[in-house]
Amino acid sequence: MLKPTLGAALVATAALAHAANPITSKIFTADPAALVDNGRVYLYVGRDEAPVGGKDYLMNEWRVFSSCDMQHWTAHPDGVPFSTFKWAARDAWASDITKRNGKYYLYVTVEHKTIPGKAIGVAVSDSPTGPFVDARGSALITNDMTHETEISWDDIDPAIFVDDDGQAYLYWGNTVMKYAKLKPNMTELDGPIHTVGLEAFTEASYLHKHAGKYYLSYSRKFPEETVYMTGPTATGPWSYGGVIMEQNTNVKTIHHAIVDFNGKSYIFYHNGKLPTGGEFRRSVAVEELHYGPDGKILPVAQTAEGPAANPSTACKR
Ligand code: FUB
Repeated sequence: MLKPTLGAALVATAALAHAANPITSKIFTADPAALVDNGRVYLYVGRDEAPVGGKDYLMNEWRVFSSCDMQHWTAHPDGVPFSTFKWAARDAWASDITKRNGKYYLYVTVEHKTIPGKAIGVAVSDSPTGPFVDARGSALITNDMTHETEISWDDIDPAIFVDDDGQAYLYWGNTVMKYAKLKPNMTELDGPIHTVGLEAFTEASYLHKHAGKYYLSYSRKFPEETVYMTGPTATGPWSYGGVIMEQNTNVKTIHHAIVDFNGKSYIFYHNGKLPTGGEFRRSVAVEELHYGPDGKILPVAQTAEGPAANPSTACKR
C-alpha cells in the first residue's frame, strides 16, 4: 500500500495531468469563440504563430477544438485559413460562431487586400468543424463603412447574437463599439450601423442572454479587463454590471466568450501563461462562471485547474 504522503503526491500529479488550462499546450491560441451544439461545446481560436521575441501578431488560421465535459479537448485537424476569404490579405484575428437553420456561420476579422484596414467576413459550413467556405465572396464590414475613429483596426472582433424572436445582431469594434441587425440569411446587414458609447471600451464586445436578461461584456482599458453591462434588450439601454476578470500580467489582451453548457455557465479567455508565452503567444483557457441570485456575474479568477468535469450525456459527433 502507498504511504499517505506518496499517495498524496500521486493524486496531485494526476490532478495536474488533467488540468484543463490552457485548452492546449501544443500551439498558442487566442480570441476564443464558443458554440454548444448537440450537447458538445466547440471552441474556435486564432492560432498565434509569432516566434519567441516576435513584435506583432502572426495569425494565419482559426482552429477548432471540442469537448464533451469541459476538461478533455479534441483538436480537430482542419484549420480555417484566412485565405478562405479571397479578398483577405492576412491576419486571422478574432472570430465568433452561431448556428442557424442547420448551418454554421463563422464571422471573422481579417486584413482586407484592397480596402485599407481590418474587415469582417462570414464563412458558412454544414458542420461545426468545417469545411467553411466564404458565404458572400466579399467582406460584410470594411473600414470605409465606419468613420468614428482614424484607426484602421476599428472594425474587428465580430460577435454574433440571435435573439429569441430570430433577429440576428452583429456587434464589433475597437475603441468604438458598433452593432447592426443582420438579415435572416445571416450574410447581409439589415439596416444602419449604430454606435454605442461604452466607458473605456477597447474591443471584444460579446452579447449573451441568461435568465431573460441581456449581457453585453467587453474588454475595457488597455491592458484589458473583462467587464459587463446588463440590459432589457439586445440593444440596451445598458447599465454597468461589474468586472468579470482582472487583466493579465504578461499580455495586454484578454478576449473572452461566454456560454452555457450542460447546466453550467463558462467563460473562455486568453492569457500568456504557457512557457515562452506573452503578448503574441497567447493561450486560451476556461473557467466556470457563476451568477448571483440578482443576476450579477460574480468575478472569475484564472486557474490552472479550470472547471470541474461536466460530462454531457447528450454529447454527439
Ligand atoms: O488577436 C488579435 C486581436 O487581439 C483580437 O482581434 C483582439 O480581440 C485582441 O485579442
